[in-house]
Amino acid sequence: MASQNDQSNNDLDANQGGDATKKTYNKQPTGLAAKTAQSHADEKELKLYGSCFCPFVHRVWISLEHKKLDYQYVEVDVYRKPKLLLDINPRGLVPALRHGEWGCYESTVLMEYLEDLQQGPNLLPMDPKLRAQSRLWSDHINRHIIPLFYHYLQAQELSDQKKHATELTNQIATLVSAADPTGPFFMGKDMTFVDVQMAPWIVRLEKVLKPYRGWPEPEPGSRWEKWVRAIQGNEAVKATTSDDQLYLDSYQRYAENRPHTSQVQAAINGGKGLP
Ligand SMILES: N[C@@H](CCC(=O)N[C@@H](CS)C(=O)NCC(=O)O)C(=O)O
Repeated sequence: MASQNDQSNNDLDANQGGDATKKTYNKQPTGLAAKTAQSHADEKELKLYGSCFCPFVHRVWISLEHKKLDYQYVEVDVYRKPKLLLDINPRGLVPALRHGEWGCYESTVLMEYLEDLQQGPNLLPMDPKLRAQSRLWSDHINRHIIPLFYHYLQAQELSDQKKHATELTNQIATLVSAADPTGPFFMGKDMTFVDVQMAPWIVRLEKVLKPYRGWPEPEPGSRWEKWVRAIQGNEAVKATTSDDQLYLDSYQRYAENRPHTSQVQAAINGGKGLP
């Protein structure tokens, strides 16, 4: 007879492949992110539908906190795709945003939308040339850095891991070489758009790639170190980051490249662009 502690196969996530000992993604934030979610649980016109482990959600959440907007955070199980998510995004991806009757998705688009509301501190600079530069380096992050993060994490062969580690290091170096020389943030003393685009991956280099792949600490005294510490110390970043264990557990499926992990994982394995 099954004991009360037995987990039925129906309760398991697809990525666990019927094995309850496999770690899976968390379904609620922990630590400071849990506190922030609690204090934004009340019904509001502006709602962020997110999943606590997701770096794309993290971008939008940091933006909302930075701007101190009046918003509601709604945690969704993105792999079980509730109707309220599909109603906004038929592709079933988080983040999704609802503002009154209107809804939209795609993390970069949502960050631009929050800018256009013109409430709270701006993330995009005023100067058109600096705005273009912000978009240019955001594109670099989306096109070059993020896919390599997943290639590196999902690679099972040591030779592939080494190759992707070098590629990722080089693409980050290209980004850092475009940063304001003094910093500490990408464009100078304040956090701006490019910082928020990159922040969730800076957090996950430390909390995911370091334990699973030995990603190194930034070189002491380097411009990269200065940037990493500024991001890690930012209040909006800290308020939306969960405890370390959440990232360890939620990303084990990527580090083992387990089947049925996510659309991101499938795109990387299939040599396609990210969703
Ligand atoms: N390009 C999208 C990517 C969003 C994305 O991939 N989100 C993941 C979670 S981190 C997701 O919703 N996955 C659902 C699935 O794989 O079915 C964005 O920038 O918002």
